[in-house]
Amino acid sequence: MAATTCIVLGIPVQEGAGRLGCDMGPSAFRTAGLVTELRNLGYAVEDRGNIVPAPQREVRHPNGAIKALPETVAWTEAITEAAYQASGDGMPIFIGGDHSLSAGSMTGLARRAAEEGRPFFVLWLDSHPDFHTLETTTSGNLHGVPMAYATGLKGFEGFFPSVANPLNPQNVCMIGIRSVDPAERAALSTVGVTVYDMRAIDENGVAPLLDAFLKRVAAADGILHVSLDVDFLDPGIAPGVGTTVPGGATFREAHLIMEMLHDSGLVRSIDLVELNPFLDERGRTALLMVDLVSSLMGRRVLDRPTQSYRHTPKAH
Ligand code: 4U7
Ligand code: MN
Ligand code: MN
Ligand code: MN
Repeated sequence: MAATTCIVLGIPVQEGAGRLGCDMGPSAFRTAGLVTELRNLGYAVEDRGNIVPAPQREVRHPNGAIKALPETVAWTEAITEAAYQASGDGMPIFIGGDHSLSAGSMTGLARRAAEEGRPFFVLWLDSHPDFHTLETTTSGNLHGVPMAYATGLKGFEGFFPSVANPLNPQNVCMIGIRSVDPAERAALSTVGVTVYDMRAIDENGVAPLLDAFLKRVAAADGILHVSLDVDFLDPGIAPGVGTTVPGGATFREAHLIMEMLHDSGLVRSIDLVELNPFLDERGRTALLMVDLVSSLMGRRVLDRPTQSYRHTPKAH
């Protein structure tokens, strides 16, 4: 099958989350058989092990609520560089680690897309938009800021590394949203992010929502990154996460999204974030996440005709 090489990057960052334990995430993904599963699907897999943060420097912000700013900045620097490198070698799969890691993965991948002259798109599967700036966060947990940072919202300059290739908010589609803080709601509505909350899923089903977005990505000849936060899933099937929110995606909704993503042929990289093995029950959340990755990477129950999103690029 595929000539694609999957590049697994362990990112044991936990300082961005409100509780400890995400540092064990990369081990749990490996124990749950991520690499074997990918090889069984026919991929070459290069596990680059766990990356380490850049050296820390002193950095302070007037918002006294913020926690672990120097640590998160140091992680972001290292992750950005690793993401940029890996995306030149294959399909990066970032195994976290809390969601602050996406500040680095998205900016590194956006740089790669810009060099290829193609627009960068992100599918954000999460119960939260993670759209706080350093000024607006009240919890101070920096896993709540990566999307605001990557889209170039104001207020990160001088603290975080500057964002050379900001992600266009109109190229972001969020699905599964059900916990939004007031400052996030205000920011989201001004910048044009596509946000599908649980009500949109209930009223339409996931398929037409995702289908519309995939068609946009294909029409633009875009590069698609998928960021999957464990708390996108309903806590009843995915208890191994620090920030559970009731009323999440079901097993079938999540698998359907993964299957459609595979059919699209558009996905170039994946974040698997917020798994907290300390809160898991006998590895079931880790196993479910690996199961979802299998669907995203092409496991199928039956052969069936699939919707083709592949785009024949216009002659430039
Ligand atoms: B996650 C929160 F207040 N918005 O800022 C905050 F609800 O990566 C949650 O999506 C952030 O899990 C959740 O702390 C970050 C809270
Ligand atoms: Mn998140
Ligand atoms: Mn979340
Ligand atoms: Mn979380």
